[in-house]
Amino acid sequence: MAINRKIQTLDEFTIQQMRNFPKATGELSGLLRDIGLAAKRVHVEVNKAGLVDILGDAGTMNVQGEEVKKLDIFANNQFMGVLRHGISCAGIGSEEMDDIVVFDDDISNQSKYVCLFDPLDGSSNIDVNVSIGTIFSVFRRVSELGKPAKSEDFLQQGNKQVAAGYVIYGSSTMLVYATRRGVNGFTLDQAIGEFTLSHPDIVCPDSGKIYSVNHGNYFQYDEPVKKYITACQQKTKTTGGPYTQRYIGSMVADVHRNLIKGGIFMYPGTTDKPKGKLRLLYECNPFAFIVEKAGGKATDGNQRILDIQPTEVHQRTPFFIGSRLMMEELESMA
Ligand code: P6P
Repeated sequence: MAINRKIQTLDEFTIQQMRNFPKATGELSGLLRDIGLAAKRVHVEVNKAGLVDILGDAGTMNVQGEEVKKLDIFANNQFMGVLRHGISCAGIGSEEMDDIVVFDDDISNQSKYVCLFDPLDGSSNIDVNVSIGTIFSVFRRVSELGKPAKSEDFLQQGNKQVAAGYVIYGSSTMLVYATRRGVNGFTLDQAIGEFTLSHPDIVCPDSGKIYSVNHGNYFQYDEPVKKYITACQQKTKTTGGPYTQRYIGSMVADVHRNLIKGGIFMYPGTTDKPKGKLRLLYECNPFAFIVEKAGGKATDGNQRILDIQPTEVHQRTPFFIGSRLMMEELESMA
């Protein structure tokens, strides 16, 4: 009997990917399915945040010194829970946790992978109903299997990622992930409670007409960035424009839009914060991996994001990401 491939679920897709590579152990497929399960649980809570007393601050501060919203904690616990009790992950790092958490049990110590998460990025937008997201990064361990994972498993260059993805909790809930074989998007079909393949083989348009940056920091940016912003504002029909400025202050939503439509997203360093605001390991690396696999580019203003050698889990980096030709025009301003 022919299998209905018209609404291929995330589970069916990951299993099909595994069948295409007979040597695959299925661990990565299992890991992605675990992440999909946790994402569905977070989706339910995010979509009723306005209805139950899950809004507001949890009364605690995270390592960033930011007020932690209750949904942040819930999301972190969901991803931690499915991975700790799965068979595919030896430990995780998270924006919501000071240090990495090594699961250190016999099964987890045999797992080939570690993960890094921003469990709920843009959480300051929760209370005003703006789209928010989860971001994740997957590395193959470099430490000895059978023993607990170590910090060096997490502090690898982004070009060593085996998978990366995000979930966007917006008008619909989508899970997008990339492996070396490409980028695919899955939309949650609530009728069956499954992520279903809706955006196969995502490609980032070589150019676009959207630029995304916080203009409130304009006078703190360095000259090449200001020069590029001015160039964006001066585009006309004859020079590839006019451009439009779109910035909703939720990275997952801003970068997802620009990935699909074409565009550039910038979170530059400023005089107050030379390293910018965004975190390398669980915000910039995963998106850089995804957008490069889709044909775009991602830098810190000087080098590929994916070539940066991390030194600590929560380090920040200036971040520029998007359509190849727009990134190259930005680079030409240096
Ligand atoms: P700003 C959300 O808090 C976040 O981490 C990203 O999702 C978003 O792109 C950025 O901060 C917005 O920062 O300083 O422009 O408000």
